[in-house]
Amino acid sequence: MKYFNKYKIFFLSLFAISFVACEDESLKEQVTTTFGPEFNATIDESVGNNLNSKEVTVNFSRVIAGDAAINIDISSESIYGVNYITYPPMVEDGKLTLFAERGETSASFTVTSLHDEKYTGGNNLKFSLDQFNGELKSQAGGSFNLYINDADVPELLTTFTFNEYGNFETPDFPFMVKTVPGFKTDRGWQTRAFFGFDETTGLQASAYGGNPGADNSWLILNLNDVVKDSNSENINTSSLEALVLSMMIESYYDGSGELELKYSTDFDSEAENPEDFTWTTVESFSQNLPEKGSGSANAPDGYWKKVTADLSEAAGSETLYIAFHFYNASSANSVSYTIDNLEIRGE
Ligand SMILES: [Ca+2]
Repeated sequence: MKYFNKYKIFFLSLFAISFVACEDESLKEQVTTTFGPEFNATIDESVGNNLNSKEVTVNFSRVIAGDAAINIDISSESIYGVNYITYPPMVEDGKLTLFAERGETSASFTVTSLHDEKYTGGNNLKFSLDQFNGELKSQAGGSFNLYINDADVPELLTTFTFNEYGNFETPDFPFMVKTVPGFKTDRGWQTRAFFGFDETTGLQASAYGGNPGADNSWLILNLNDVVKDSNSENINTSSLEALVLSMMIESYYDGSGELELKYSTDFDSEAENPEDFTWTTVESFSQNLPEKGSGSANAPDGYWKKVTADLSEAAGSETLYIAFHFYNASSANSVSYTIDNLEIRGE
């Protein structure tokens, strides 16, 4: 609220100054239209009577002299009326029209999440300023992203905390670590005492130091080797309809190197080189990683980001391996990524 008031005062005074200086001519100049002060937000999916909404504001660079309409494009795979609704309501598919009255400095609309009663990995909605009438002719900061958290997260099957390990150990069964032949073998994926979440042991990827060379290191998990907490039986990936991985990730050091989450249905755990098999990259995982080096901001325990990846498209396969692939980092220049509290969720 404080922000808007300041804005209002600022723009009102700007308006007053330009009015005095140029009289009516200034009103014909373009009005810059932007989202803000926020450009990204997350809300939970509404469940029962608990409705979750977000008000999104569009700001004008000065008071508008006449009534205006603003068209906003909504780009999403989500379905209006199933995943969300808006106020004012959408009248044309993928388009929202806001009306602003003369004398206003902003307009807003509300997005309300709906409960679709299934796990879809959440909904991303992107709102873009499209076209205007009246004096609103230009734009900047043209989009607003809203993420709707899914309420129907699959059941927790097990959690890997890595707390049974000490410093510089290679995690063993059901994990395996494979180095692509020709790359350095003394770094890659190793457990690190106190570097994990809440100063416990975590699992870190880094190529830094040791023998000269580059990392191409694969941390691989056979999901059918994972035992469920509920009944001590192995996961049967062929009977799964939904599969979600959720984990805490910290990047303490900035540097070169990429971390990707991949899955394979044809990998052979006896093979030396995982690159001889077919792997599908889970793009949403890479997009949600914490910024490189962001972990040092809140030392000693750092900034930990919860990262969730939906692998439901791979559920139902008889054989299913997942891999955290770390590459393009060297002994001289390496990012670090630490993973902890890895949750396997499915049903
Ligand atoms: Ca831990």
